[in-house]
Amino acid sequence: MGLTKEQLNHYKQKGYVSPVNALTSAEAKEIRDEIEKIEKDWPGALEGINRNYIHLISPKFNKICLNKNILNAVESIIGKNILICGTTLFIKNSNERGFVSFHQDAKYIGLEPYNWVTVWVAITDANEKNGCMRMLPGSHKENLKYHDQKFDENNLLTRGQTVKDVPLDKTDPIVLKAGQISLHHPLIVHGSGLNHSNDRRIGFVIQSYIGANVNQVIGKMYVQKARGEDKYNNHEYSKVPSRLMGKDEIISQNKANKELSKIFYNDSKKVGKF
Ligand SMILES: O=C(O)CCC(=O)C(=O)O
Repeated sequence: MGLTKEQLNHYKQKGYVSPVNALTSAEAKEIRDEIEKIEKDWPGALEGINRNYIHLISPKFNKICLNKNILNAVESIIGKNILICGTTLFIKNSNERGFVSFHQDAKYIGLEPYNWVTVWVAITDANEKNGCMRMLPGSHKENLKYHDQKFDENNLLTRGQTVKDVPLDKTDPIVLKAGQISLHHPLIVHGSGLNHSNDRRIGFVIQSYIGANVNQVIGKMYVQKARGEDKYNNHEYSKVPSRLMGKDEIISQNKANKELSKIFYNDSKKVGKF
């Protein structure tokens, strides 16, 4: 089953839908364990640009991208021909000052038309205390906005891209239990604050699921088929990982991230740490 009529209506009116049940808490814990194993056995392997395309280095992450509850919800929004074109880990440790400035995903990513949706999978609970995302409802009905490039070192976005003067009291907190997801529109203004809790806040973000008709107008992206058909062949396909951090898996992640970096920093004078 996909989104209910009410959920779909909420997405259309507000630009996001949340919470949607997807993984069990045990599955979310398994992913947290996978993250913490990589951090321990391969220090630095999930940092900087390497926080991206992590579904290419781990069969477990790859499996999450194909989860049928997630794909059913995605299909309700973008139709049945679905490609995975990227993943990112957004981790906020309790002893750090990480935040995400208010921004629109469509600003620098080059995916057009906007037949795509971002899925944020809660690997830990996400709430107001630990810095869950906040959405400015209805902002997806507006155009792309001007973004300041702040390159703040605690900002978890590539360029510290910031939409100014977003009224915090008009934003909706996206509170999720581990295993639940939210889905948001390419144009919605969203961001997140500091983690004031004693535990990490971890989001595994599929950025994004795209309809097979979507083009990459800035550079090149590596995709995988999630569901349906790809009659367009707009993108090159990446290898599905068969083992955690294997040699071929790392090569394929590096290749994809090199191209992604060109997209993120296209026309930018400065390059950030992600
Ligand atoms: O994890 C966060 O706090 C923000 C993530 C985000 O901006 C996104 O998924 O588009």
